[in-house]
Parts: sequence; structure tokens; C-alpha cells
Amino acid sequence: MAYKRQIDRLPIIPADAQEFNVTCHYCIVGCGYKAYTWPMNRQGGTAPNQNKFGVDLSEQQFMESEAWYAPSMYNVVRQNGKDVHLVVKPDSECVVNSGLGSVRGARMAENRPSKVTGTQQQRLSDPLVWRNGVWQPTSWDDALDLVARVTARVITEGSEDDLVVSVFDHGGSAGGYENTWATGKLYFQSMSIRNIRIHNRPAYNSEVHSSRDMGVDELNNSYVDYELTDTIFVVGANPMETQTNLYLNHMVKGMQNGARFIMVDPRRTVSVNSAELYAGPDNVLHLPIKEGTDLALLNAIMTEIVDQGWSDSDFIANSTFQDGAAVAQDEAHPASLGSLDHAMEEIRLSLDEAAEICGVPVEDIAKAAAWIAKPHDDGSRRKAALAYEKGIIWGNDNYRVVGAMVNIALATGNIGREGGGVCRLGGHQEGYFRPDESVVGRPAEYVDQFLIRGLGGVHHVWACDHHKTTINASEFKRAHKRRSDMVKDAIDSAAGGTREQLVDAIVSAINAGGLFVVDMDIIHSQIGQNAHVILPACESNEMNLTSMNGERRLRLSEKYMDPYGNSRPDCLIAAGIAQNMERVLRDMGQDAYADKFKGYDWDTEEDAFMDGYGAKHTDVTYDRLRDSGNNGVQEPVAGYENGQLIGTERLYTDGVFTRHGREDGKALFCASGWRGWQAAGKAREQAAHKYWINNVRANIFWQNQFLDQKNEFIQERFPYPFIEMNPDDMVEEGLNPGDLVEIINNNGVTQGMVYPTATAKPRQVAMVFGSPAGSQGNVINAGVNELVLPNYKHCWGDIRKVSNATRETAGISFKSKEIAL
Ligand SMILES: Nc1nc2c(c(=O)[nH]1)N[C@H]1C(S)=C(S)[C@@H](COP(=O)(O)OP(=O)(O)OC[C@H]3O[C@@H](n4cnc5c(=O)[nH]c(N)nc54)[C@H](O)[C@@H]3O)O[C@H]1N2
Ligand SMILES: Nc1nc2c(c(=O)[nH]1)N[C@H]1C(S)=C(S)[C@@H](COP(=O)(O)OP(=O)(O)OC[C@H]3O[C@@H](n4cnc5c(=O)[nH]c(N)nc54)[C@H](O)[C@@H]3O)O[C@H]1N2
Ligand code: SF4
Ligand SMILES: [Mo]
Repeated sequence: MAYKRQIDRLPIIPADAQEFNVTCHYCIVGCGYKAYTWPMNRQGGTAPNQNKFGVDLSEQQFMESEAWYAPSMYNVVRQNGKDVHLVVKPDSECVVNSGLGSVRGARMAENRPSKVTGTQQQRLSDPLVWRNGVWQPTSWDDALDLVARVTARVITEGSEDDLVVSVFDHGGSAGGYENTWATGKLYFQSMSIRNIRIHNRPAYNSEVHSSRDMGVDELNNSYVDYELTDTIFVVGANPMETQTNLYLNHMVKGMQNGARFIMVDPRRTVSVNSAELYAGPDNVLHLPIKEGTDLALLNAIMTEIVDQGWSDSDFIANSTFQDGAAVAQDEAHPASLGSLDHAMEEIRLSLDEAAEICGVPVEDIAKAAAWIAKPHDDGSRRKAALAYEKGIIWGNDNYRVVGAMVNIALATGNIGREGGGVCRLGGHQEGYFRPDESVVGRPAEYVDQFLIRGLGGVHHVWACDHHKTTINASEFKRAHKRRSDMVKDAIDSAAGGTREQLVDAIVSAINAGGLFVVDMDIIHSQIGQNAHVILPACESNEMNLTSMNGERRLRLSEKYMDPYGNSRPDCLIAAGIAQNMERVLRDMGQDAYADKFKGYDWDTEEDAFMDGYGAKHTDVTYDRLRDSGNNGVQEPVAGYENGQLIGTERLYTDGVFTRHGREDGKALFCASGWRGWQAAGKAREQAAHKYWINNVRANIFWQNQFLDQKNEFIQERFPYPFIEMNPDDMVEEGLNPGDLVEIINNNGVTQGMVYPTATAKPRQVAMVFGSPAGSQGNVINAGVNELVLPNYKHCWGDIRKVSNATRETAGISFKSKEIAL
């Protein structure tokens, strides 16, 4: 009997089951899956002609057989109004994952809403409106009318600056080309919204401004490059847990082909543990630097490479700018950009100086430089693939440290070549296609502070939950609740009145400092508690969705089931808002403004796709993407020939760099001098508190646990956010495994469960971010790097015991997350 499943067997997929292409809608890697559906009253048999695999299932299968699936890959869902069996299993033909799943993706089926098996009954089914003191279900027309009337009143009586927007910019679920286009068209074409922020940061900006300013797009290689390289250099990422099948299916193959592995992370992660097992400890170098000192390390590595003569002089001469400074440092550019010599004047740092700043031995820094750039004995150049993610993107001095990574790749000619690349490892998949957003400006508005200061009157929130995931979250939540409660009170007092009276009451409350909140989500989230209107969205595969992965691989993930209840694709919700805005503005006599909301007559997500991405990339259609299956096509798409979309395996193979828009096609180096903590208040906080509160992701959870919070397998493993802690520190604080603690500093307080971790450095704890049971963001200060890039990773606090292990935590395993062979 499968644990907690009330089943002792799963149905066999019949030979004639319907088959759909699915791209996992969670992380950047975008693994290929196949979905199979068939009617409830049937199942396949063991004979080869009776099952989808075409094999004799009455015989013992071989170990690597794909002719099986797990209980987590099965469910019963609605399709065209009928219940059907559903299996979603990894696709062994997909080059991204070659049949591998992950603890997240391989649970896609069990995390589908089902009235039959009872899964995910938390999903929103109907629009909800705050009415008579509770959220009442209502029709789309009623809900959208209220949204449009309040929004139109506020932006016509004030200005478009009074509409504040929080919105995804990614691919995968809650994103994709369909939905980013629709929301972008609404806020940047029909309106010109400046007070807009992205789901994961408090402004509308790039996570990697410097890479782009230097001419280098941040996703420039192919996953196969990790298999072809000599050295994998990862800074501030934990790919085994966060880009799992990029690691397992490509980096591991690279190591098995002889590549060395360097990891820069203050914490010893399971990625380091795993790399040691695959490559052998002698071929793995972990640099456990002091938090926030990456820039010093990277600059010393760069200095060593240049001084040893290991740089690629041909590449530098042909592909990089030669004449001193090209772009001066100013408010929009936190470092000057130009030639290698120009940049080296700022970068130069000795191994000794860096060892002192970073707290790692000189020899190890020299070794890293040699592993990256020292030519082979036969004089041939060493290939290195450079990768980074949130340890530096959400770290200290974002602009310069990302620039320092790109500097090393440029100096060693490792861009546009086999086995090279300098790339973000990524978060979600990508799926950005929007009209010109330059109205936002650079630096962009710090939107959270704008709201905290009492500005703005209407807040549209699309697929994000700042209560769990923003910085300075304690203060944000207090301000957001206070302001939205004012509007709730006004709605309650207008009970029984006409629609006009209701809108008047809401607008008066807004004018008195209140905030009207509209939340587009699939569940009733924590920020949704402040909402006045909640609009239910559907997920990927309840609609068709296109996205690209971390090697720019574009796929269509097909719809195989009905949206839950009355929920809709985000793109059609945006269209509904636009259509209602047009109607309401016309009623108000604002015809010219109303005309700007024309052009949303879409019936399906495909219409939204063709209006945006498809209109610009005329070779790409749903049919052609469907034909190109789970291997899709790598962007940019170069044409359509012989019935196939033609893709681009690597960027910049011609050595011409264009991302900065410069006509000379030359890449720029970044004068990324080291200058200590960049964001306000960090140095002071570090001095004032005992523990560094590192914050991290974990293999088992997807993001803020929106689906995991109702998945008992996950919640039984970690009912509270784990806080990895050194056993000696636990003794000092009088703590046992599973005890509940608070983390306290001047920004706020959060709480979690102690997880003893022998490899954790003393005075450094690592808390899982985004948990519904304890928001790590509560204790992060408001300080951001230049260009309003949040420094989530660096925060310090003190730790206080709250209680002994509870009944729930006492039963869980606290064994080491590492494995030994
Ligand atoms: N399992 C799982 N996978 C995911 C996600 C998920 O929620 N769960 N989320 C996806 C998303 S949206 C994102 S953005 C990515 C993030 O992917 P990653 O960036 O790989 O994930 P994190 O765990 O946030 O941070 C990586 C590491 O940064 C380290 N770090 C902290 N401070 C510093 C520092 O000063 N210097 C350096 N060098 N390292 C530091 C931490 O110890 C941590 O191990 O993951 C994606 N993949
Ligand atoms: N302390 C700390 N904080 C961090 C980070 C960190 O490393 N440390 N990392 C940051 C990063 S990189 C990220 S990406 C953010 C994540 O921050 P958020 O974007 O706030 O977190 P998610 O869990 O991705 O939230 C997704 C929300 O969208 C809803 N949703 C899911 N699918 C759909 C859909 O199809 N349509 C709609 N409308 N809604 C949907 C979910 O129910 C959920 O409420 O957190 C950031 N915050
Ligand atoms: S590695 Fe990422 S894309 Fe692949 S199955 Fe896991 S969560 Fe999905
Ligand atoms: Mo992210």
C-alpha cells in the first residue's frame, strides 16, 4: 500500500492514452515530461500491445527502464468536463533531463487539483470580493467591474503613478510569453506605469545590469557546454538543489568526462558533497569565503590570470573594447566600463589582500585561477564554464560582482565557445516579451518603500506573495495591512449601498491613505489576506504556455486539463481588466483614454501569444512548437526550414557582442573595484549581532511552498522552516534538534526549527526562505544595492529559544543532508 495513498497499485497507461508535451513549470531547467490521460473506466494491460510503453510488463523490467511511474506522478483530473486518469512522467527523449525528474517536478501530477483524490482543494475557483466582512465568491463580471471602476477613478482623479503593480516577469507557471505580454501590454502600452515591481525584487530592473551593459546576455551557452568543459566554476549557487537536472544531467557528465569543479559559497552545500563523490575530492575546490566578499575573490583571480599571462589575447584584441573608458560611472552605472587595461586599474588586488578579506588561503585562490585559466601542458587553452546565481545576485555590490564574473570570462575568451559561457544558472524559466518599459527609468522606483511611505492608491498583485518573499517584510506587512484595512472598513460601512456608493467609499478611504488591493493568484495567499478583490488564475497545463529554459530552449507546454473551477489564464484576466477599463472609462466620458484599452479581443492564450511574441517572431507558432516537441528550439529562432524551426545553440560564436546596443560590437570590461559592503546598514548590522542569517533554498520545496503547504509528504518532512546550525552553537544556546527558535534584530523577528548541521560554520545559520510558517524576509533590512537590487542574503541577528521540539518536529529525521559512499 503506497504511504498515505489508500492505494496498493496504479493503473497501467493504456496504449491509446492521449499524450501531451509538458515542460516542467517550476525551475529554469525546464525538464521535459509527458502527460498521459485516459478515461476513468479503463486501464491498460501487461501485454505489449495493451500499454503505452509497448513492453511486456508481466516480466521484470531492467533497472533503467522508463516503463514505470511513481504514485506522485498520478492523479485524476478534469478534462473537457470529465474525470480522467492522469500520469505526468519525465521524458527520456528530452535532451534537457534525459528522463530524470526531481523531487519537485515529479510531483506535478499529485499537485494538480482533484475533486476525486482530494488534492489541492485550496485552489481558488471563483473570483472573490470583500463583502460584508468576508470574501464572497462572485462572477467575473462583478469582480472585474469593481477593479476597473476603482482603478479608473484613482488614475483619472490622480495619475497613473497612483496605480502600483507587482508582477512576474518569468516563464513557467505564473508567467510565460502569453502572460508577460498581456500584463506588459496592459501596464506599459495601455498605461505607462512607473511604480511597478517584479515578483522577486522591490523594483522593475535587471538582476544582471552589468552583464548586459558589458554586451553579454546572461544566458549565453548550452547545457551541453558543462559536459564539454575542463572546469565548472560556480559562484553563489547550489545547483544540485536548485537547478537539479542541469546539475545531474550535464554538470555531473562534465565531471565524469574529467572536468574540475570549483564552488564559491560560504556554506558547504550538498552540491559540494555531490561533486566530491562524482569528480573525486582532488578535483573539487570549495572556497568557503566570508559572506559578501565574492568581489575581492573574483578580482584577485582576475589579477592572477592577467599577471600570469593566461588571458586570451586574440579574443581580447578582436572582441573587446580597446580605448580606455567607454562608459563613465554615474547614477545609472555603478562602475565605469571599458578596455581591459582601464578596468584593471580598479580591479587589481593581490592574492594576499584577497585572502585576508575573504578568509580563504592564498594557495586556494591561486589554485582556482589556475584551474580556470592555466593552459594545458600542450599549450592549448583551458575551457571554463562560469555560472552564478542568487548568492551573488542577491549579494553584496550586485553590479560590480556580476561584472567581475563576466570580466573573467572575457579575459579568458570563454564566451561563444564550446565548453564556455558565463551564465546565470537561473530561477524560474524565462518568458519575457513586453512593450518598451523605459518609462520605469533607471534607477527604478523602490516600490516597497513607495507603498510604505503611504503613496499609491491601488495595488495590483500578480502571482507573488511579498509577505513571504520581500525584504524588510515586517515593515512592509504592517504598512500594507494598515492601509488595506482602511479600505476594508470603508467597504464594510458601505454595505447595502449602490455600486456608485461603494466606489465612492473606497476612493475616499484611498484618499485618506488607504490602499485598494487586487490579487491574481491560484490560492488564497498571505498578501491575499489584504486583498479586496481576488481573481483566480489557472496554472500551466490548465492552459497552453510557452517559455524558454536556461539554455534559451523554447517549448510549448500543452494544456491537458481544465482550469480549476472558474479560474482563467492570467493573460485572459489581464484582457478582462483592459476590456472593463475601456468600458468604464467610456462611461466616464474619457473616450481617448478608453481607446488605449482596445486590442484585447483574445479568446484563448494562443491569441495572446500571437498578439505579442508571435507578432514579432513570425516563424514561431503554436503548431510549429508542438511539432518540435519537448526538445523545442533554442532562441533566438533563426528561421523555419524543411518543416523545422532553426535555433541558436550558443550566443556570440562570431565574437560580436551586442547586448549593450553598441554598434562596434565590442564587449566592455567592468572596472569592478572592491569597496566593502555596498547596501546601507549592512556593516552596522553585521557588527551588532551574533549570527549571520544566511537564507537558502532546498531541493524539496518549490518557492514559497504555495502548493507544498497543502502537501503532507512535504510538510511532514519540514513542518517549520529549517534553520541549519552548528552543533556547538546549539549547545551554547541550549538547543536540541527540532527546537523552535526566534531570530531577532532591529528589522523584525522570524521563527523556525533548528536543524543540526555539522558542516555549518560557527555563528552562521542557514534558514530556508519563503516559508509560510516563518518569513525570513522579516529580519532583512531595507538596504539595497545601487539600482535598487535587494541584498537578501546578508542579514544578521540573534537567536532565542521559543520551545522544545513539538510533537510534529520531534518525529522528523535530523540526519545529515550529505551522503558518503
Ligand atoms: N529546489 C528549488 N529550486 C529552485 C527554487 C526553489 O524554490 N526550490 N527556486 C528557483 C529560483 S526562483 C531561484 S532564483 C533559484 C536560486 O538558486 P540558487 O541561487 O542556487 O539558490 P539559493 O539557495 O537562494 O542561493 C545559493 C547559495 O548562495 C549562498 N550564499 C549566500 N551568501 C553568499 C555570498 O555572500 N557569496 C556566495 N558566493 N554565496 C552566498 C547560499 O549559501 C546558497 O547556498 O533557484 C531556483 N530553483
Ligand atoms: N530572503 C529571501 N527572499 C527572497 C529570495 C531569497 O533568496 N531570500 N529570493 C527571491 C527570489 S529569487 C524569488 S523568485 C522570490 C519569489 O517570491 P514570490 O514570487 O513572491 O514567490 P513564489 O512562491 O514564486 O510566489 C508565487 C505566487 O504565485 C502564485 N501562482 C502560482 N502559479 C500561478 C499562476 O499561474 N498564476 C497566478 N496568477 N498565480 C500563480 C502562487 O500561489 C504564489 O502565491 O523570492 C525572493 N525573496
Ligand atoms: S529540475 Fe527544475 S525543471 Fe527539472 S523537474 Fe526539477 S523543478 Fe522541474
Ligand atoms: Mo528567483
